[in-house]
Amino acid sequence: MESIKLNTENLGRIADSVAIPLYDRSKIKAGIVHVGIGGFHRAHQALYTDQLLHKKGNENWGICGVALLDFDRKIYNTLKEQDGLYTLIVKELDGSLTTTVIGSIVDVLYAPEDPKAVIEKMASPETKIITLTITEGGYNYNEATKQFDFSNPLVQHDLKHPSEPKTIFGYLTQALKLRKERDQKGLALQSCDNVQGNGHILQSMLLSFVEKAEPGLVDWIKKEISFPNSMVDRITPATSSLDVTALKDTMGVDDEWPVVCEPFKQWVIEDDFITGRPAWEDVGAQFVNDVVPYEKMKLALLNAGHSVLGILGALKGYSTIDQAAGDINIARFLGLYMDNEVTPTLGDLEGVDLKKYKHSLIQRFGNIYIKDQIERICSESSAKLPIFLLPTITAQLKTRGNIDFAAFVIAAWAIYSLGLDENGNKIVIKDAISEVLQKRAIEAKENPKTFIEIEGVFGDLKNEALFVESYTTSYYNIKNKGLEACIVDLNSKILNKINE
Ligand code: CS2
Repeated sequence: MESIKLNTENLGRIADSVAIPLYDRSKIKAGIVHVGIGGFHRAHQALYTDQLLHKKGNENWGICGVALLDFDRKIYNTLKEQDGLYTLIVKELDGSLTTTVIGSIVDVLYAPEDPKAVIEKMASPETKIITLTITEGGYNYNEATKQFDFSNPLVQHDLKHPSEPKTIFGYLTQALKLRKERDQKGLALQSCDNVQGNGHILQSMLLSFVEKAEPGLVDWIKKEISFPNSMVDRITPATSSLDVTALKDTMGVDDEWPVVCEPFKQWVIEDDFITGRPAWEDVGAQFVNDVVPYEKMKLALLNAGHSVLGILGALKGYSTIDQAAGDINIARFLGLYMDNEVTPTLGDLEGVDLKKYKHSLIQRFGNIYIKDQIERICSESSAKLPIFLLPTITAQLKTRGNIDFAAFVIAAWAIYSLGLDENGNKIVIKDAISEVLQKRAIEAKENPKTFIEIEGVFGDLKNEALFVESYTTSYYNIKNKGLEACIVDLNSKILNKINE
């Protein structure tokens, strides 16, 4: 099949095979600046916004996408060349595909090339909301000190060279400073990352930075900027070259970087937008007064569930999440972990049917068409586990609840960090602190405790005797008996305990 390059000019010709934006994109103004235009943003917020732009009266709520890091050059170039357009391919549960060209990103900027343009855009009166997907690690929070990490060289750079920042904190500070100097209104800064209390964390990390960088701005920020918390959800694996080729061959659309995702999506947002917001509720988002319980549930069940499947699956030699979810012993392990270790920590979630939620997760993880990469899930575990899994351990320790499953996953992670699966095949570890992880993993062979002494990840968990004991026992068990036998043992141990 002959394929057509995706861009504004060719949209009409593509419309025969895929759905295209039916609104006049040239009339859309970017009231939202979004930082981090990766797959997740494009499968989630940009889609909700695209659907909203199809409804009258929303012309001021387009998105200007910002690529912040050097590493983001490819997505910037792609979107620039395609006039911000990209294809979203939803892989339905029955294997069929729903393919849509999304038009809500009406402008893109590449920060490393033109920092001033990004600062001006964020400061522009047209901008009412800045949204972020900068990953868990992007908030620069140190688990050991429970504070903003000023030792980060990029942060140091931003303090020394304020007009050419490299971190989100440097950019926001400069933009907000301009807004204040120009006597403009504030705006909402909305985190869309998997971080508990993501709005609160963004607020406290930003204020820590501003106190050092621009102390005169602190009070203005406190008055003029709102930080709505939000829970975001949609499983979005990395796009593979097969996805790109299939789109070309079957639909005739030549898109350098389409996005693939699952059918499920959820967005729960605190209604706290100081200078107005789009009516995202008209396209399925939920606005609530308190998003904390939803976040807790999602991070501790879905995201931690992913990490459990990812780490155990990787050690076992699987490469996709559905393979791990399809392994009967691992699946049982995950179910028992959710029921016995996570659920008791969640308290009463008003209006949420937890049983149903957990059941739907098992289905979503098992979707064989998504082929979510275990490598993606395990990447940056050092930033993810302190958010997804460790709070469950801390909460369970307080009530002397069971922690053996969570501790087992940490032991498996220590062994995983040696970089080999149980069949002796290499595991590629993608993590900002991969060298530290590997060094500690080697030391852990002699003394398992050294791994959980990485304070930036585990904080003071190393002082919790029950955790240390459970982790150490699991570490030696996995080494001696292999993963599968240990999983089977642990599963039956807890089942016996429940049946006692
Ligand atoms: C995943 C998330 O990165 C991860 O470890 O758990 O990306 C997950 O797929 C999304 O949060 C789903 O909403």
